[in-house]
Amino acid sequence: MKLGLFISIILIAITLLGGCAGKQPVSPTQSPSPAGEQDQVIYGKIYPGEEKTHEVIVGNVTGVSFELKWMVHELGLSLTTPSGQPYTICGYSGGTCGGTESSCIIADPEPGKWIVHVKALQVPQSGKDYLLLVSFGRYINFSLFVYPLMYKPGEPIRITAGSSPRTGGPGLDEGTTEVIKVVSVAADIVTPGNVTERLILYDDGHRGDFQAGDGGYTNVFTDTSSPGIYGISITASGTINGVKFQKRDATLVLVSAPPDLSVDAYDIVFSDDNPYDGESITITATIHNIGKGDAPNAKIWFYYDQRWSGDIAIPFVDVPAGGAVEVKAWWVAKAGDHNIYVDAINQCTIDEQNLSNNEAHRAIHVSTDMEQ
Ligand SMILES: [Ca+2]
Ligand SMILES: [Ca+2]
Repeated sequence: MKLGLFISIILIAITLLGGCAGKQPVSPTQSPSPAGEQDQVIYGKIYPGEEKTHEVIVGNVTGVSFELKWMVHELGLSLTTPSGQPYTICGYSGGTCGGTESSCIIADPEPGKWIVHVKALQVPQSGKDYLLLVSFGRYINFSLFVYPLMYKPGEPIRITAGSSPRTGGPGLDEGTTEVIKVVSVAADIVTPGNVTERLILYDDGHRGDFQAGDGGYTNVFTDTSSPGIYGISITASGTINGVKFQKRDATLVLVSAPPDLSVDAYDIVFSDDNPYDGESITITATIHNIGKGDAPNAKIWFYYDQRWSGDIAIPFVDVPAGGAVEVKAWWVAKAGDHNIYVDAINQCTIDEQNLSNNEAHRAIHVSTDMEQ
């Protein structure tokens, strides 16, 4: 290698590492990073009331991020540093179904053994699958894309990974053009039966890849006959502006048969069938799931006469496949003749096919004081 070229590669490497003094730049010929510097994907399952811990060795790196991902319900993430201090400065991004990700990003972390605490904040009896993605070093602009995150059994899952073109941003000086050369991208899929299947992703316009040579690597996973949570992770390697990188990214997807929520007029019961104006009554609705798939975090909308203006309560409940759940709402009765509606809305799994049985109502007469 010519000395001039060698020096410029070293200079780019130093720039990408943020010019951090005392750290050796990674040259394109260097072997993969040792443990404590290589991204990790850890899968786990947690039950109500539990706290799980994972030990992660952090090497002499410029940064580390711990990302906890799950689907529906609530998990909590916190850390203990190698010197035993609690670390709780973690971000949270909630999805439409009650939160999907929490992450702690630490610059210049203390080297040593970090302890990751995963807490079951709101978890069903059947437990909750999660994944913990640990990424070391500088930000790497190469990510996994899987959309949607919910599938029917047998439906193929298109797995794509790539980078978005950019100049400037994390790990890159403003005005610097990023040249990513990918050597390989492999996806590992962990099935609900805990079998890991490997799929190589390609940028060749085949196997679900929309366009050859555009930097987006794709393949299609078809072995989705078993319902449950699938963990999908990628391992990508290559160079960014001549500097070698290896990066992992991961997500969870749900494969489920559709639920079929149903409620009938006789499923709606009032604590008092003839209340007086201003009396607080309890409305109990039994929500059935006559489908083959669970309905986690289903939205049960109680209202009288008119949605929105007559809202009573909107609780969320898990309705397991083949099961039924009693849901209660409290209403301060208003004088006159009313209809009490209950609408069961499936929102955190694949769409149900029969929506004609999701809403029911029952009439109620509320007496004025004069009538009492
Ligand atoms: Ca492509
Ligand atoms: Ca239904």
